[in-house]
Amino acid sequence: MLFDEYATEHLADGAVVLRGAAEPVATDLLREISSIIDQSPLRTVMTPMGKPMSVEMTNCGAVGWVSDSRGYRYEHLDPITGLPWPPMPARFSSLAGSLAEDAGYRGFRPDTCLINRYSTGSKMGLHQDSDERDLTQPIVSISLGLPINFKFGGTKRTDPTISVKLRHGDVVVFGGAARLAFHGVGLLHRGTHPLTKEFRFNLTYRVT
Ligand code: MD6
Ligand code: FE
Repeated sequence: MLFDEYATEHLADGAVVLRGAAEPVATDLLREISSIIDQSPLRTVMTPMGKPMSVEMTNCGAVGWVSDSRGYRYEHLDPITGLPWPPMPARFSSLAGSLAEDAGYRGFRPDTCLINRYSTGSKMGLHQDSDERDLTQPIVSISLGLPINFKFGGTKRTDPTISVKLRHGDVVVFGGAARLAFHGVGLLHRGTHPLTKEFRFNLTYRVT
């Protein structure tokens, strides 16, 4: 374990919440995020159905997740800058590796981190993270700033969901039997957080 004690909550077979596990490094993470955003700006992306997503996003790492009329996929170049995505800071990848290990997944080496920024009224509908080729690897997700309700279901869209509040510094790790679980995020309510102001950031580290 990298940091002080924190509570581990079981969400489902293969999925846990590490409560507050990223809180000690939140300021460092936010500094890195701001440098990434300077190089590859936050942008609104369109779903393949032609609707704008309510969260703004960018990426770092060898590849980045993109969405447009051609579908969801990973790309080596940022379509806005035409340049490679900013490299993943070493601190990001080692942090994700030790969080995954705390959750029982050894040897996690993410090659991408998707950075989502939620503002008042942003949400994310139920979805599966299925654009990665290597589904044996878990996903590590860090929440920073304002809280939201995270919904977590089964591998069928119609499976019942449970709801957990994710707060600043909370980490969700899911893999194994939960790797293709449907999940989503409720509306971000207006608020202000000492470190992120009116926003919530979510970092999802993956192996593509
Ligand atoms: C969010 N998270 O927390 C959205 N995906 O804003 C996700 O979509 C997510 O938390 C895969 C694994 C963990 C996650
Ligand atoms: Fe997801």
